[in-house]
Amino acid sequence: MSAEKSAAVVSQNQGNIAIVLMQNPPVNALSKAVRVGLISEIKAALLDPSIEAIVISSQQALFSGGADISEFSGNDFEPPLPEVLDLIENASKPIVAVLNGPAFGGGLEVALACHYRVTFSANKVGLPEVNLGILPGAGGTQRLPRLAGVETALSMIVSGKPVAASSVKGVFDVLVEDPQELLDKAMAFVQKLIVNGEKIRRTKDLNIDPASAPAELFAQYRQGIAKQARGFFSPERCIQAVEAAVELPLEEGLQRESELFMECMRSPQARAQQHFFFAERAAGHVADFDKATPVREIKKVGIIGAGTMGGGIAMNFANAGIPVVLLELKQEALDKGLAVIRGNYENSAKKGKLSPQDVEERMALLVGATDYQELADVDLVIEAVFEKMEVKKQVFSKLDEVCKAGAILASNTSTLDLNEIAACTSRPQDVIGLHFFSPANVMKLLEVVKGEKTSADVIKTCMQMAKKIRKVAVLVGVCFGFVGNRMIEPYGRESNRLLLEGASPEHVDKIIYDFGMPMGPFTMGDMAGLDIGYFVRQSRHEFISQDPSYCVVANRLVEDGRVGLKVGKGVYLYEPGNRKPIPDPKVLEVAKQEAQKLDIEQREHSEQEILERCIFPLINEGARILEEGIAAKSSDIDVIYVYGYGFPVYRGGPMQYADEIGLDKIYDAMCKYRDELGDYGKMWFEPAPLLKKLAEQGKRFVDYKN
Ligand code: T1G
Repeated sequence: MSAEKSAAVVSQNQGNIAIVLMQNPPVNALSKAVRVGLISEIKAALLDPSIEAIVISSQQALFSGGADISEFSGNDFEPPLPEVLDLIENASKPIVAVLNGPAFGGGLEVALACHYRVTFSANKVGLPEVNLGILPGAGGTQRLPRLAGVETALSMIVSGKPVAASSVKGVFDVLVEDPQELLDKAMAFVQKLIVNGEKIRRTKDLNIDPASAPAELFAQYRQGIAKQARGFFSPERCIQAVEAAVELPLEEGLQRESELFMECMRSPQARAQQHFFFAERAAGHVADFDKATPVREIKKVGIIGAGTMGGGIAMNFANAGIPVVLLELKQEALDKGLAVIRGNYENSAKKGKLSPQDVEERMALLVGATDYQELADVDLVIEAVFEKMEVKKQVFSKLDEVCKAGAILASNTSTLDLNEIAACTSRPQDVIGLHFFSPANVMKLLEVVKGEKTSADVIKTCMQMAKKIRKVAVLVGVCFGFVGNRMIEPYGRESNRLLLEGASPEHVDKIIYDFGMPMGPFTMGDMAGLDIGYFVRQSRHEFISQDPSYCVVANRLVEDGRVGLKVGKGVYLYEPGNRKPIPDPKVLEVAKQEAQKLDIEQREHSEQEILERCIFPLINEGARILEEGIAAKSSDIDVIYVYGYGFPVYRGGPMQYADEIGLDKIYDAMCKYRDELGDYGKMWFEPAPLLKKLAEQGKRFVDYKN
């Protein structure tokens, strides 16, 4: 369908049918111009005596990605979307939504307010508002249950997940198999409505049979989502809105929906999740390259090391259909690594996530090798060998000999100096860090570490490659621990210091769990292995030696062989085959002994002190990282923490959380602990200069551009 380029909504008549088309790239967000345009084009069609029916469709690939989220932080909501939908629903002529592409949020709500809906079976539709900390606020919670039934509506609204149009029974009047036939079949359907003089079917006139939605349905649903909805504000309100659809006529139901929508919209969680929506996308916008920067083609990848990390990394590429050469120097280690990968795929197949054929196709993409020469033609090689600089240097010297010109040489190092690694090759411009998070085939975060000499096209290639392997890439600079692990260091230090000062591991873990982290620091340490932190501390002796109390209890436990879950004892004890942490009074005894040795008086701690001492130094380190330019913007740090460490998305990430509290409060608390915790406080609680500056200026991290 052709139409002029400027307006956000255009219309063209085909005989007695007006076709109203939204054209607001890139996603047909229902911005103000679209809402105004829809009203004016629909009113014109209603007044045109030659028009007997109206079609609403799109000039974009998407039907509509929903309300314009960037407008939420503003205050001009006129005309409100519900007003547009009232015009549609109460129109005197039949209005048919023709979904030529996905319809999400308000986009689907436009369709639900129409009298009829046509699309193709495989099309995707959804109400993802819950991911933004809100709920469908333009009738979705009232109309979808009337069309699709309460259970389907509950699931779509509370999960926020897109579904195939064919799976949403009762919503679409025509589902064509071939998208190419959509328009013709839609127009034939509309003509039939006209010829048959069909009475207009308004969604609002449809009732919900209360028997289809007994009270226990909602109770069961609440119970079913309790775990994944833990701490979130809007899922419960989504359920209440659907309950209103069952209990109230449409007008009152819409009023109730509007009240619940505003309750959510005003919450810090909505601000946090909407911040995060843009933060995740902004992570891909980097100043290190532009549209003109070329990209290298990645047709074949080499992975060095078939252990947990190497195997997980290899799976990411096989999952994306990219052939992998997996190198181990010993055949036995290689066989073991490939067997673990096969086992992972077969587990997925058992859960129905993969077909047996998928398993074989992916395994066929993974070719084992024990000779570096097999890497001669790869376009990208990622080493995931032991975290020791000497070992990394040997590997990169070898890669420099073997790999073809233009191959990208990447290290999966989590802490070592990438510049030092690059310096042992003749091509530092081709060297980059690709820091995957364990388990590498599951965790979405990828820290892309740019060295001093890494070239722009290598950076751009890796940032784009990340999307292909379904990772969220964040570009970071070189320092110890880059961004994620550098910030988790003070978090771990403080939790250990609190233990020394008399707090119990389970009390600290509960406070941090209730804050929204997936688990507390001690449970996390036991799961990862206390020996990992122990070796990292050994490699940073100069940094730690100033503080004799630094993780002394954890050190004692590791030296006593208590390295965590994998041996059945760490900070906690574990029954064989059971991950449930069991407090062990002996650990408190060790803490007491070490405290006495260090002349530290043990005491009670408030929940606020425990939370602030674990989270604020992490934020303070983030401020230093921003100041040093290791992260380009605070929202990048938020993306790293939500995707890499499970920081609750309803708090938006650590830097958004700080902005929400107010940097002055963070600054004051840092000064308080600096001044109240004696020498220890002076060592570790000095506020970062940037935190001080922004706090004094009343600004936020999100305002800072270095
Ligand atoms: N509003 C504003 N900008 C949006 C947007 C939206 N709804 N959706 C996408 N963008 C921007 C995005 O920031 C990016 O910008 C560009 O478009 C491409 O996005 C009343 C109140 C639709 C599946 O939650 O899920 O309706 O980075 O990279 O991969 O009940 O965008 O290029 O500058 O994601 O092809 C409900 C959100 C809104 C859907 C397309 N709707 N969007 O994915 O492109 S609330 C949503 C998405 C609502 C009503 C309520 C995805 C997409 P930039 P992209 P994509």
